[in-house]
Amino acid sequence: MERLKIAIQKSGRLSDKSIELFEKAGISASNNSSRLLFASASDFPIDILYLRDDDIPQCVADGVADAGIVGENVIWETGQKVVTAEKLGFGKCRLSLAIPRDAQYSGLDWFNSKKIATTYPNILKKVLQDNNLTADIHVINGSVEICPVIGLADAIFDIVSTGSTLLSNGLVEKEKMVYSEAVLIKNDKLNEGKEQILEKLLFRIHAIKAAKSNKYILLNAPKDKLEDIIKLLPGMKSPSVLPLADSNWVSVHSVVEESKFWDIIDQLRAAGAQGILVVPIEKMIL
Ligand code: PRT
Ligand code: ZN
Repeated sequence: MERLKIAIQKSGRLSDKSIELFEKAGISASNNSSRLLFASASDFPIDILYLRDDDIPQCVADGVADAGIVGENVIWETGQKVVTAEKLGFGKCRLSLAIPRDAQYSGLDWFNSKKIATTYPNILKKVLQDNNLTADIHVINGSVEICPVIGLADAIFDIVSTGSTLLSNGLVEKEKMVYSEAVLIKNDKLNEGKEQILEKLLFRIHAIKAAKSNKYILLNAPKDKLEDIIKLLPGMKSPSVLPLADSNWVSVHSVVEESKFWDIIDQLRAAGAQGILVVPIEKMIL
């Protein structure tokens, strides 16, 4: 029986979220022993390889692993040829140009002829090219943010999420250049059997993502307002309407998108809905 080998980060920012994703998909992926580099899921034809994130794109490109979960920034930096099967919505960050707080900033041109420290020289090279800039790239592995203070560089190009690392090192984020998130990648020549396993996994991931961005909503509606209230609820097909003990009222159940949620709630209340309950959805099959 064919099995799909998926590489995930062994320990780091993407590890817990990757394992959590598999677990929500009904696949036990947790690595009980921290020394273990390989685990087999008993409930799904998947084997998991735990690697440093930097090694994942190459492993997938070479076919050592069939698929992997890694930040887009790592794929871009390594330049490996892999196929992105799905954006996963976690590990979100941006790669930005930052400069010392007291520097006089004049716009992107400021970076011309400057020395920029980074762990991502290939992405930076492309960013500079795309913006017709010439700067001196100084490659450093780790603690890029201290370079300007110690005189190693004029500026940095690094990953930012909350911005607190920059702040505590006296730096200001001036230009947000690239946005990245964790993605599921695959080898571009998977055989039929492996593609089918991946399809099954993707089906489950889609159900998890849909559930996350939607809420289940239950409310009581006076019968004479039912039509107006139903118009506000898109639902998957059409909302369920159930009778209540009081024959002037009905209970309405539906699904609303998280992003439209507060708007809809206000409109529902204005339309006469009462006793509105909103509950998370565990999985959603469209
Ligand atoms: O050991 P291994 O090589 O596997 O891990 P790693 O240390 O190279 O990577 P890791 O675990 O730090 O990050 C894995 C991936 O998470 C990255 O490749 C990004 O895709 C993503 N990610 C999301 C981040 C961040 N957010 C992030 N904030 N990666 C790093 N950071 C660092 C950043 O380098 C900077 O030092 O956090 C600091 C900035 O954070 P803020 O919140 O202070 O702005
Ligand atoms: Zn790494």
